Amino acid sequence: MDQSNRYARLDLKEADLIAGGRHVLCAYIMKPKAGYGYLETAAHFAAESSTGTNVEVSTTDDFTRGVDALVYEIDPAKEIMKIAYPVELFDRNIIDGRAMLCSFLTLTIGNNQGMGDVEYAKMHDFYVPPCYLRLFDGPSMNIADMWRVLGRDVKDGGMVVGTIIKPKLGLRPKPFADACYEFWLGGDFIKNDEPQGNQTFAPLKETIRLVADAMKRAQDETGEAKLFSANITADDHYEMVARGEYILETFGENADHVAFLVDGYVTGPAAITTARRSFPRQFLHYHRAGHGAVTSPQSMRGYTAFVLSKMSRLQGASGIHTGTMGYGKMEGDASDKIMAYMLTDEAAQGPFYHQDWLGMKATTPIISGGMNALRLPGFFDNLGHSNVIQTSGGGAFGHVDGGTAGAKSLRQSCDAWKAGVDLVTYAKSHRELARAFESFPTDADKLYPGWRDALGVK
Ligand code: RUB
Ligand code: MG
Repeated sequence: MDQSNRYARLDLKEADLIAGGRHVLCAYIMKPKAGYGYLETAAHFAAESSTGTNVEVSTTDDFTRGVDALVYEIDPAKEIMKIAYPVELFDRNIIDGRAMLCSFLTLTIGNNQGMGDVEYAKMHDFYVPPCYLRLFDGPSMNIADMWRVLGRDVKDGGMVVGTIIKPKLGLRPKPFADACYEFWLGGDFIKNDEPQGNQTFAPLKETIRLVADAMKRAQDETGEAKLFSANITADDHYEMVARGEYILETFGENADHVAFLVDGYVTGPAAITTARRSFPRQFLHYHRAGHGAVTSPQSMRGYTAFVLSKMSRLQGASGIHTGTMGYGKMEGDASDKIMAYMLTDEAAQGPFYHQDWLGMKATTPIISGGMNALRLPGFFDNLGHSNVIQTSGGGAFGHVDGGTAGAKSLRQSCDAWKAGVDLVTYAKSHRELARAFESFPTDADKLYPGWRDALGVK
């Protein structure tokens, strides 16, 4: 059934829809299955994503038609389809009238992902009008709060030097805490790797007690504040809260040095909101393991990493991984920097829409995945600043002189970049950085040809 007379209004102008302020706009790359017309499929997609189904139903009334999602733009050659969703369509909490991200997903990227007439459809951008934006929690904490704990400038405090405790799994509590202590002697921030939790060989309660003690000792030794991001991810809301409460109690006087890591793609928006609302005074660290299943450019369905990032700011993530934009080991490229700008800026341009955040706090980009001291300068050149949390797992514990030297090499690399000094030149007077060249020779050869002669290494 062709529903385009009801669910498509190609006369509507995007600027008018934005000025009207009553619609969430979504841009998709959509291709119909062979034999289906573009507009007809787009209209069916809008119907399924709002008030309709594949047939007319007798229960529809005039009010219903007033909240139809409408296809307002198509470009079949470029496979672009844009849909306007009336704000009224989205579910609201009974407890406080606020918005919920799961409803945004259920409508805009829900049943429409499995339709028989759609070859594929992937969301590339969305726009949120002010009346809906203000109903989201947004972040309560971000990097500025970490800078405050670290005693740095709260506007331009610079890179938070971080790591992920490696190996990913398989450390008992004591070696785990020892690795934390070692890194903290040179760095600022440690996160649990995302699978680390309460394995039988490393019970959470015992591990956290030892990590809290390691933090105290590292702080005493260095005279600097240290930060830890503890994984509280779980299927069960009560389990997440139990972990969070235990961790805060155990860190005691250092509880404000603790972030909570939640693997938000595998657990979904409910887990992020559990952490955001249960622990509004903690930095909420959104890890996104698994997101590549839908966000990868290889995947023609789902949504992009840009969309995932933008949703995380609405939900209230304090920080989210944004990949390494082609400078690390994960998929990504230089143009991914728009993801970071959409997270941090007061207003930013996405691939299709300009979003004003109306004063909603920024979400901090977390740069991670195959990074090391040698790769940082190129990354910062591309991004244009270094006000990010950077975690290098292999890049710290893979340093030939160990985790403390690894941490120092990362800080030195960032300092060199900030000072505008070439990394090889800086390494001549900074031993840990020089030894990073020897630690990661493949990167060194590729990025800094001639480094061996300059640093006197055979
Ligand atoms: C990185 C790591 C993170 C990835 C996830 O370890 O464990 O889980 O960064 O990727 P290492 P992303 O530094 O040893 O590579 O940040 O792209 O979501
Ligand atoms: Mg990891």
